[in-house]
Amino acid sequence: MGVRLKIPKNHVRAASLMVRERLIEGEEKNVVAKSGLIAHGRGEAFDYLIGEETTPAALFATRAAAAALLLASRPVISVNGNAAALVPGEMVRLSDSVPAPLEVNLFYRSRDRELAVKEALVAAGAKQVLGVGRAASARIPELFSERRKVDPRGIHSADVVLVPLEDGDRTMALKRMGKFVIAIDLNPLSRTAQTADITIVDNIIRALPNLVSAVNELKCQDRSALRGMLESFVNRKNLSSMLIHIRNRLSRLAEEQ
Ligand code: PTJ
Repeated sequence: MGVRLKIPKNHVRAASLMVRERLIEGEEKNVVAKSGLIAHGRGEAFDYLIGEETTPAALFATRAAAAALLLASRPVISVNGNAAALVPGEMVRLSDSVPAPLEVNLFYRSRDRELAVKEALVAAGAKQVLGVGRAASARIPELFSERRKVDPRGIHSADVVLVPLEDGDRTMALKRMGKFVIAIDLNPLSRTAQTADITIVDNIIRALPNLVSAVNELKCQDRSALRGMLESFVNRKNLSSMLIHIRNRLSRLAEEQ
């Protein structure tokens, strides 16, 4: 067990430090991969550039994602270590609200980690978790990482898949299988962000509660209204808005120096 950090509440970076502590704790429990800590650092850097807040473009993508999940015939929520450590309760709430099953899908897959991620979801209230052990018996073609192992009842037969903090290869492989992919990724330039049908460029910590609220709000809309929302969303345009947001913010900050 590593040294626990006592974070003073008035520390300027208290919220960010607490998130780090959750990930470190997750790593100690085998939920988070060591690489997940590195991935978080990359995410933090982009969040810093974005301004650590949800932009209008990110909110637009979140609402389009909610519409896609509600319109889907077989939506599935893919869960990795970082997501299970940071937003387990919101993952379960989203799964209940859509409804859409939760499936464990790990880049660094081991029996211990599968069970640890499942346990984190069950502790947060999940009644069923797909993709654990022999249940991940189907394969994503042309994908050679452990992420290729999927549940035939889940990702394998899904039409819409939500993939938080994903690697580019699987996003591309899912697209080749004809799936509609929704990604959550703070890096608007990552292969995942560029390949997905909808990319929510926001911190998963803010994006997931927003997505749950959007699903609950849009649930009562008729399908044609949801389809209209989806049709008005163009991922390339939204990613471009995010890059322009970063550029403008950096220009402003540079002028203030
Ligand atoms: O739990 P596992 O075994 O499935 O492994 C998970 C990681 C994250 C280690 C694995 O998927 C991985 O290596 O991912 P990458 O290729 O490093 O990509 C992670 C992406 O997520 C990067 O583009 C980061 O900017 C982004 N990211 C990191 N933290 C957050 C984030 N996006 C949204 N919210 C975050 N908190």
